[in-house]
Amino acid sequence: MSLVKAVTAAVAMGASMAIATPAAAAPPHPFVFVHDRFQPASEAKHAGAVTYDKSLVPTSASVFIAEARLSGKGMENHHEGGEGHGQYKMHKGTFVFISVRGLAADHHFGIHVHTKPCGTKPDSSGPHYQNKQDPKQPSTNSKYANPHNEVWLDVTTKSNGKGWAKSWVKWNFRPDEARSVVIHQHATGTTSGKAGQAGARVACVNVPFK
Ligand SMILES: [Cu+2]
Repeated sequence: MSLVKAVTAAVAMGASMAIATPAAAAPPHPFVFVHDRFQPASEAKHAGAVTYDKSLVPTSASVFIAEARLSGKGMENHHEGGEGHGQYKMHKGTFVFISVRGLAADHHFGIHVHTKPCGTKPDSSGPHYQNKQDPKQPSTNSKYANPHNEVWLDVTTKSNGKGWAKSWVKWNFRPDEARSVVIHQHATGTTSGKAGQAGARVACVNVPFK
């Protein structure tokens, strides 16, 4: 799928959702968009996005992230006189899209949603957001650290430094517990003991996920 098609699909998804979901039943602000340029980590207090490794993520690079949240609710009690109201099964889930430009070329970056905001230190962003939380942290058990229980957005950049990825999971974030997207040094591991691991944190983007 091309980038244009992915964005078109995301926008169409939003448009159809706006039509199909009565305003009264819609969750507040089901969409989140973030568009930022990476700033030095020392600027973390005021920056939307920061870099910890300028060779992989230069300050000339930029990032776009979009979230669409489908709550699974929407139609019940809105069909006056209709039979079987409340019987509609709406989609429930969360769609996250990332697009980057100006990153190191031909490089595979591991990218995930993390629990805390970006800070001056790479570790400020906390662990990965997990739908079912692994009692053992840091979580490297593939039963928990996998792209269905976490949001993974690994990107392999083209020779021009551009890339994009998307993720669809069947759950919604708990309020205020998903706060950033972290870009790591290498591809995300999938084998137990290394699951979810992707090396050093090279950049971070603040995203107020819903
Ligand atoms: Cu991560």
